[in-house]
Amino acid sequence: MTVLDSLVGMVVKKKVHMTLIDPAAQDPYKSGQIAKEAQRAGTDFFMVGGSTDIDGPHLTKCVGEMKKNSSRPVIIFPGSSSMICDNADAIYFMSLLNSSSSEFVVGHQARAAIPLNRMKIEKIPMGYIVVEPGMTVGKVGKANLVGKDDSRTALSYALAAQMFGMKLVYLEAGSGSPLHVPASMIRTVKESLSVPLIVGGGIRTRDSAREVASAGADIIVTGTVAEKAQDVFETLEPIIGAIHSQAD
Ligand code: 1GP
Repeated sequence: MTVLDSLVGMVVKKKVHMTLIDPAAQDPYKSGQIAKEAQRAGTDFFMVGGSTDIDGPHLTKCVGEMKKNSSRPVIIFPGSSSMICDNADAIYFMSLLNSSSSEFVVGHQARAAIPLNRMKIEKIPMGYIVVEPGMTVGKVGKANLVGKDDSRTALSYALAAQMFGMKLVYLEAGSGSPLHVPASMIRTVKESLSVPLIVGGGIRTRDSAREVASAGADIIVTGTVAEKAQDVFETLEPIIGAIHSQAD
């Protein structure tokens, strides 16, 4: 079964939690330890990546440690064409749809296409939409940020992604954002979208995770909260519990 099939199958049954690990934020050993504790806390999938450029060998080591310490699928969340490796289970073949630079819409993707085509790793086409405040990814990715009250523009990009044939849509407020994507925007997008909706950025508490999940996010991503935690298990367990207890 492909990673996408297992993800879509899971989304039909329950809300899904993904733990994002940024390989630039700590050494590979620590990434592995975070993965181990996040799995113990109930996370369903891992994403690995971020906006800070790292090279393939570093990414390979980080994924290796994550896989050594956990059994959940690892999906690369690349910030550039150099963030590819073949020991992860899948990679988002993603486009930052509201970037003002063609580099982030299709440039990095074209540069990565030939090496990726040689790799067996599963490619999952994903439309990535950055919402205010956007944080580092908004700046690095030269995003024309979707206003936090502009649900219609968010929906326009999400439907465009779906019509392009992308299998997932990701609404991103930016890693470390003080605010998560507003519930009203999530609701508007979810109402008209058929593919699974990922929401991430600024989700740090049980209550915010519950709000995002109940507004309609199928997949909820948290990153910073685990990387900053004294105790990853104690920090993630209530957040993941709140997500898993939400009915569709
Ligand atoms: C960033 O959406 C993810 O791409 C996670 O954000 O680090 O704020 O949890 P946080």
